[in-house]
Amino acid sequence: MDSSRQQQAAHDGGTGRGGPAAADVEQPSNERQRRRLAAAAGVVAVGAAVVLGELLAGLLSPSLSPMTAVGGAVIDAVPPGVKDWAVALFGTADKAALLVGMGLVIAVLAGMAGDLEVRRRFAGVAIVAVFGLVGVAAVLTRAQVTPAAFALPVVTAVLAAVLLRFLIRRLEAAAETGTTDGSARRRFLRTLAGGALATAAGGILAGAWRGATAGVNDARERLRLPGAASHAPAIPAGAEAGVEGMQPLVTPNRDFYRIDTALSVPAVNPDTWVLRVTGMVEREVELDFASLLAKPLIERHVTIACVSNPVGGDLIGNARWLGWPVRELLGQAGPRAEADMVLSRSADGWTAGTPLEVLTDNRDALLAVGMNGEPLPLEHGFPVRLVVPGLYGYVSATKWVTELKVTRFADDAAYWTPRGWSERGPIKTSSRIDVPRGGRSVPAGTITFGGVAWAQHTGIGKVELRVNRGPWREARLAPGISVDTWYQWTLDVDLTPGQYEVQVRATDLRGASQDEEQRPVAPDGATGFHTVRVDVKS
Ligand SMILES: Nc1nc2c(c(=O)[nH]1)N[C@H]1C(S)=C(S)[C@@H](COP(=O)(O)O)O[C@H]1N2
Ligand SMILES: [Mo]
Repeated sequence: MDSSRQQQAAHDGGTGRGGPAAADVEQPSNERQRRRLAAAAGVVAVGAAVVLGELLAGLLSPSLSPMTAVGGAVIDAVPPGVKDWAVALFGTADKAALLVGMGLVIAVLAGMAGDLEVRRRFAGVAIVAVFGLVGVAAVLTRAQVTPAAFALPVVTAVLAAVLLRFLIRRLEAAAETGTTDGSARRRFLRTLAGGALATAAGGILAGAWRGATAGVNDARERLRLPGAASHAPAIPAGAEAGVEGMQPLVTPNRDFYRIDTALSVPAVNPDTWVLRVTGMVEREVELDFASLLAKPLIERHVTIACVSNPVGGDLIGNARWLGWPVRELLGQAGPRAEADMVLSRSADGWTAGTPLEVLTDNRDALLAVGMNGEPLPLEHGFPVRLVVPGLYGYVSATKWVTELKVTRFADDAAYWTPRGWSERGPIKTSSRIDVPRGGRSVPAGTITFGGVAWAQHTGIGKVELRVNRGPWREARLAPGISVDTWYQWTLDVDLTPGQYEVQVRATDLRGASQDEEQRPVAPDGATGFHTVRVDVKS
C-alpha cells in the first residue's frame, strides 16, 4: 500500500499529489490545467496569425493592415471626449497605447477561444471567425480599401483557426497519454513555447517594419499639397458618357491598377527624399521635397497604361496628376548634346529609360506629387513619381523616383530591356468595349455599347464598331479631356436574338487606325481588336 503510493507520486513527477484522495483531486486540477494550457494555445495561435497577417500586410498592403484598420475604426468610433482623454493621458504615444490595448483585448479573447475550443470543438474557432469578420468590417470603414487589405483579415482568421485546431489537438493527445507518459505533453509544451517565441520575434519585426511605414503614412496624411499654378483643363461637358457599367472617366485612386516589382512597397520619407540629376549634364542638380513643392506646379489629366495590358484589359487608368514639368528640372541641369535618354531610378533600384526629347518637349512630363487631389498613395510612388504622357509605364512612370541620369540608349539599359521588352515603349492606340460585358446575355432590342479608346498624345478621332465582321459603324465619341487621356464612346445597336461577335476599332486624330493584327504584350504592347461575344435573348 505504502509502496504503491510512492509509485503514484513518482508518476506525478514528484509533485507530491499522491495519496488516498489522489483520484478525486486530480481530475478537477488536471482539467483546470488543461484549460489553462488551452487558453495559452489560443493566445499563441491568434498571436502568431496576427503577426503573420501584419507581415503580409507589410508586403501586400502597406497603407492598411488588419491591425491598423481595426485601430483606425476604433479611433473613428470613440467619442471625441474619450479621444481627448487618451491624447492627454498618452500624448503622442496614444496610437502605441491603442495598439497595446488592442493586443491585450485580443489576447484575452484568444485565451477564451482556446479554453472554449478544448471544451467544445469549433467553439473557439467560431470566436476566431468573428475576429476575421470584425477585421473585414473595419477595413470597410477605411478610405484606402484594396483587395489585399480586404483579404488579410480573412487570411489571418483562417490561419488562427488552423493553428488553434492544431495546438488543441496536440493538447488533447498529451492529455490522453498524459498520466502514463509525459512525452506528448512535453511535445505540446515545446510547440507552444516555440510558437510563442516565433510570434514574439515576428511581432518585433512587424512592429519595426510597420513603424517605418507608419511614419511615412503619417507624413503623407499631414502633407498639404500646394495648389496648382496651372490648373487641369476643365473636363468638357459630356466627356463622361454616363452609361451604367462603364468605368468612371477619372479613375479613383483606390481602383487604379498597380504594377511594380516592389515586393514590399518602399516607405520613402518625404523629409529626407532628394532627387539627383546626374550623368551627361552641365551641372548636377539636387532637389528636395520642400523645394519641389515650392515650384509652380501644374495639374494635368493623363491616362497611363501598362505594356502588359492585354487587348481589352484593365491595366490602364486615368488620373489628375499634380507636379512640376521634368523639363524645368532638366533645364537647370543642362543635358549635353550627345545625350538621348534619361535613366530614372527609384528608391528600390528599379529603372526606366525614357527618350530625353519626350521629357523636354511640350507634353508636360511631370515629376508628380499629387494624384486626384491627394498626395500620391504609397503604392503609386509617394512622395514623387514620373508621369509621362504617351509612354507605357515601364519606360517612363518611375515611382519613388530618386535619380534622373542623363545618358544614351547606347550606354545604359533600363530594368526591363534585358528581360525581353523593347527599349522604346510608346503606347499603342487601342480601344475597349466595357458594356455589355463580354459573354453576358442581354435582351433583344436596342443595346447600348460603350467603352474607352486612347491614342495618348495624338488624340482619338473616331471609334467604330462592327457586328459579326460586318461594316464598321461609327460610334458616338465623347469629347476627351485632352489628347493625353482616354475618351469614352457609345453606340446603340439594334440586335435580334442570336449570338454576336462585336469588335471595336479606334482611329487617332492623324487618321491612323489601331493595328488589327493580334500580337502578345511582349515585347512592346499587345495589338488587335477587342472582341466580345454577346448573347442576345428574346
Ligand atoms: N519604382 C518602380 N516604378 C515603376 C514600376 C516598378 O516596377 N518600380 N513599374 C512601372 C510600370 S511597368 C507601370 S505600368 C507603372 C504603373 O504605375 P501604377 O502602379 O501607379 O499604376 O509604374 C511604373 N513605375
Ligand atoms: Mo507596366
